Amino acid sequence: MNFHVLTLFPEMVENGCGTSILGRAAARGLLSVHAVNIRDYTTEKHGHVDDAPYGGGAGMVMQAAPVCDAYDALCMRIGKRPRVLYMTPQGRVFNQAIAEELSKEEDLVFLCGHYEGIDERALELIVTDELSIGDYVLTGGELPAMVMIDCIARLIPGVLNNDVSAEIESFHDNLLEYPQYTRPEVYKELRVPEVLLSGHHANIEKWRREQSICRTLERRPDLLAQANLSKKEKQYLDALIEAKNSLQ
Ligand code: 9D3
Repeated sequence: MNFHVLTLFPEMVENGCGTSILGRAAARGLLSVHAVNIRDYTTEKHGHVDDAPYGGGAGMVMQAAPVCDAYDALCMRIGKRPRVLYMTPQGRVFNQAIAEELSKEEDLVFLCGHYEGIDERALELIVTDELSIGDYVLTGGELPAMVMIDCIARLIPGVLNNDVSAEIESFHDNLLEYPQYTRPEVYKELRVPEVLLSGHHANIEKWRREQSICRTLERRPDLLAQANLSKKEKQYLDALIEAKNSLQ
């Protein structure tokens, strides 16, 4: 899979995506990350890619031509016109389901804005999807692009070296993960839960599922609506809710 990032800060993307698991996956030919410097496509003698907004107002707006020309050159190079994901606080909030859908594409283009945004005509001409990573304010779209690339990349077969599928391992049945322990058995007087030392695999499995359900109820009750619970587990959840209510 090939990730293309249109940005004014290509070194940020190259450094961020060039290390660790992404870097190794690229070295193994499982994916590539190409940062395209939008500034390389300016026709202006001073190399400007932005200008004051028509109608007035604060800040600068990225001009349409360098953005569209960067995309067109990319399309010429690869011989197709892939989806363009515009990184914007106004977009749909990225999640695991969107990552799974995007991981089916062979090429993806991430368009990163800076300043006060990009001329609307460039967006009209090339953008297919508008995506945000959540309700907080960043300085540009590069980190959101890297977050999405990281999330999509680990869904590509072979990127994670463990044999467990990334899909199955993450967001398991829409529940949060159970707590993990390793040696020693006692640390600062805190013991590892007894069941984990018992060697009784059915009991361990049951305990872990219950911990997951309990944690999800405490921390992310919104996830429980789509959780995949057995009849017994539903009863356990109902008992937890009952116990919680009786405390109020
Ligand atoms: C005109 C400037 N701001 C008005 C309040 C809006 C604004 C636009 C762009 C503020 C920050 C940014 C930079 N952020 C992104 O480009 C961005 C982003 C984010 O800030 N939060 C979550 N997801 C994303 S995706 C791209």
